[in-house]
Amino acid sequence: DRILLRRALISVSDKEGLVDFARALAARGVELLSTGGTAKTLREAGLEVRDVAEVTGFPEMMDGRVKTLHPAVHGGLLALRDNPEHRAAMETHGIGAIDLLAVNLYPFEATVAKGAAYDDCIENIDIGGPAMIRAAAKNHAYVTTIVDVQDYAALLAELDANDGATTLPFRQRMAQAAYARTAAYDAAVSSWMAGAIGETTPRRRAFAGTLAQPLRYGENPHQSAAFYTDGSDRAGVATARQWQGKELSYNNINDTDAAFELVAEFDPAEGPAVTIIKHANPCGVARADTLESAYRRAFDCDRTSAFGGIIALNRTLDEATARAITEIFTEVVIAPDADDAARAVFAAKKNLRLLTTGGLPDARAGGLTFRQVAGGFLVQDRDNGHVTRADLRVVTQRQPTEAELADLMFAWTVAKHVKSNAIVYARDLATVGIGAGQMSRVDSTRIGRRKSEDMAEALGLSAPLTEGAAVASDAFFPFADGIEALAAAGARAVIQPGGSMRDDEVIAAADRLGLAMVFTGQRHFRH
Ligand code: 93A
Repeated sequence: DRILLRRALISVSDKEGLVDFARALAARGVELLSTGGTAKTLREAGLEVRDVAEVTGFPEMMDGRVKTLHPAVHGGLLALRDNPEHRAAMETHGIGAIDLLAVNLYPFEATVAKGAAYDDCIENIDIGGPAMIRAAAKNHAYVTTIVDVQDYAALLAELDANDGATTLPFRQRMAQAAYARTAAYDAAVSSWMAGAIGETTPRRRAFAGTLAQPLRYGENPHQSAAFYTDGSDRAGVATARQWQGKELSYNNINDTDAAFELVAEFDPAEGPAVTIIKHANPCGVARADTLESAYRRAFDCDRTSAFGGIIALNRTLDEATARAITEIFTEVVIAPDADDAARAVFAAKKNLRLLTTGGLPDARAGGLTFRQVAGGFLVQDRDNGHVTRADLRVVTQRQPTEAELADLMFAWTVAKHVKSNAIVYARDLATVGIGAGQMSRVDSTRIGRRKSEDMAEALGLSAPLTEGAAVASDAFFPFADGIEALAAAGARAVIQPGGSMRDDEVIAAADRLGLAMVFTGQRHFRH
């Protein structure tokens, strides 16, 4: 299974490591073939190289769109060396075997990432490169395919260990990696186009990411993990600039994303908003006149849980807010921007990570979300559902007051970002009790209430802030017991989708207990 390496075709956009690699091959007696730019670089370094154009008998043409797409190249990559018919075809047509293909592709992903125009992105779709990679990888019985600059050294080591030959296991490993590369490349092209034309139908989408960062470990230390980007330019943890602090962990990235996606629901033009996240659930969310006050009010929802939390802001981090945040230990702060004074405050806290994104993601934007199940994965549109006051239907005798309506809308927005069953108590545009992720809705109502009671005690308040609160439920109440539990906590107004078989009983309970209740007609499960 050893194949002696005699002839190599090198065609690379990224010229990093190229000259040393080619020189090492030449030193081992390998003949070099190259495309225009690659050949030029090699000649300038004093290496002897043959142009692919000479092999094909055609000049590179059409702005380089057609360089290697020729039987003299593809025959040399695909021919089965031991097959008499293939050998005869090679002889008849003067096709020489190519034993090594080293290619890296037009930088499509980087072109998209720098925000290039449509036509520029199109021009950076490599056709000849993937065609050669796929051909060489298919014929790995004879051909070695290198698609990653990092594998140059591995190939040279392989040659040294095998008297200038490669072994089948090595060629198989490189072939497998080659198909991973072309699959990811085409997925990047397709995903970019889907964004460009607004295609969201899952069956028309391809899924692959580009490795952005290997992570030290996953959700737990015994799990390996990595962070992939999907080629979209959505502002967030994937595109953020990190100013200080150690590398983000898997859980940090997950929680930072949850924090930022929630805060992005609050239009900065309508005032500052702050979210604090623990274990992917909010433990405090508030809007206020100043960012600092929004932070303090969010913090007062659940001070215990906020310790070591992750904070997102919908506006530029200022000095006063930075000082307030540094009063306790926080893992990560993410914001559209941070001013110099705020950065100076954070600079004294070496372990606090600060991320800035340059903007907020569009909460209404489309896109897909994924969930792994045994044997497959589930794909759906991201939950960009949104209700306005005009969508609300008052179902109780009592109408909510203006202040209650504002709190109901606020609580509803937060509930969308809380794991189901989600119950969110809010007062004056701040959460005052959150019940998350329970198997029964009534348990979530009790947990939110208990959290609020604990905080009232800690803050020395005469009554928990759930007294007089507006409450959101991410899905309908199946029975009246949930409403009764909310009334017992002192809640005055409720927002929920409606649609239960027992809506009549639930509405009757609200009327009996003097609550105002509105239906949204839209559910926000988040499991
Ligand atoms: O435009 S292409 O799709 N047409 C081709 O026939 C072709 N052959 C190789 N691009 C093609 N390539 C790509 O050119 C390679 O994948 C590589 O990225 C690049 C190297 O070009 P140069 O050697 O001129 O820098």
